[in-house]
Amino acid sequence: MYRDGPALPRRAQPCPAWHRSCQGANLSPAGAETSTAALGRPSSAPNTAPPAGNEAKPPNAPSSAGCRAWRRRWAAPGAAGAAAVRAGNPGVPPPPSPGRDRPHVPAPFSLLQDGETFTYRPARGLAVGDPHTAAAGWAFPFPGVLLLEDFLSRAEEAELVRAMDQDPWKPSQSGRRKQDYGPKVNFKKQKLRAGCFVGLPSFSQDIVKRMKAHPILEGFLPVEQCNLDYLPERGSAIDPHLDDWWLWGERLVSLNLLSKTVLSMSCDSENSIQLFNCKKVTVAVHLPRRSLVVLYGAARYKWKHAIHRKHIEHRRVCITFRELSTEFSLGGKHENLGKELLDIALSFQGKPV
Ligand SMILES: O=C(O)CCC(=O)C(=O)O
Repeated sequence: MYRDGPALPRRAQPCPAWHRSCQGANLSPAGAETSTAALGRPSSAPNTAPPAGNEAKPPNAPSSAGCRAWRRRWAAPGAAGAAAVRAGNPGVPPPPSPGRDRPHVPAPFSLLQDGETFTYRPARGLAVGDPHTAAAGWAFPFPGVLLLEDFLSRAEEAELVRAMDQDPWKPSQSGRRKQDYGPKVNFKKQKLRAGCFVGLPSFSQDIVKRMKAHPILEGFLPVEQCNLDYLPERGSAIDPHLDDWWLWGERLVSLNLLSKTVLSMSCDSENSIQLFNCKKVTVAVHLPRRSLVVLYGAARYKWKHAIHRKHIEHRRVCITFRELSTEFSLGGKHENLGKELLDIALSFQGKPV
């Protein structure tokens, strides 16, 4: 199970310069890197398989799956397991094997239940098993999340929400309300046109400028902004999903306003995560109020994200910015349309469509 994984999909293109996770380290906001030393040595097991069905990774997507850091599946044993590492265990305990005598290796695999929760620790770029669960003491690298706390001041947050509330909010699914600034898209038919899109709102101009100062967001050109409004009284939530990858590019950037929440990441493909003997693993990414989170790489393409109803305690407003996929970027099949949409978006003259 650990060493005989399926073959890797070929990498379609080189990773962009900002793609730090490809360079064998997980970037954390503090700049700390997850080293192999922190975890014990990495397994030499091959990478995870591409997810099945409509979760298949797009051939044109920047491929984290092809990157070295993601190729390796690591597990960090806790106190009990540390002894195994010191004793020369390669870091990932082997799968239980009835025919072999492994008295010193703890047997956590059968203990982990589907959906067992891990929590993302931004300072180390790890998903760490929650205490008092079967996952306690376990951890694995969780690349593709950048969390910037206090991205806005309280005054800026208040001003931003005030500006948003000047425009009408439209009822949306699952108790949410929304304001959309972007082109008219039919994802099913893969049809796209500017429609009545006249740009991102003027109040986003400074936010975009500020976010682009971060290396992970180098060259980020948002072509769409979607504001979502969550309220506990409406039972607001968003189901686990992967964002489209035909039109939208790798980096999804969200600002979390008015109250804290939890972004619940889940991976339910048997092939996508084989650290544990369970079909579904969830990782809670805690989003403080006024933080900015970027999902990219594996966290964008392999892990679904959701906001559960129980994690909306007060009104919450989220602003998500999306960039164009390679197909709509320079040198892509629809470069001209992409350029036209970007010119509109970045005029910052927008009203919700
Ligand atoms: O509210 C959030 O943080 C997530 C929003 C989201 O997943 C989406 O707009 O697709």
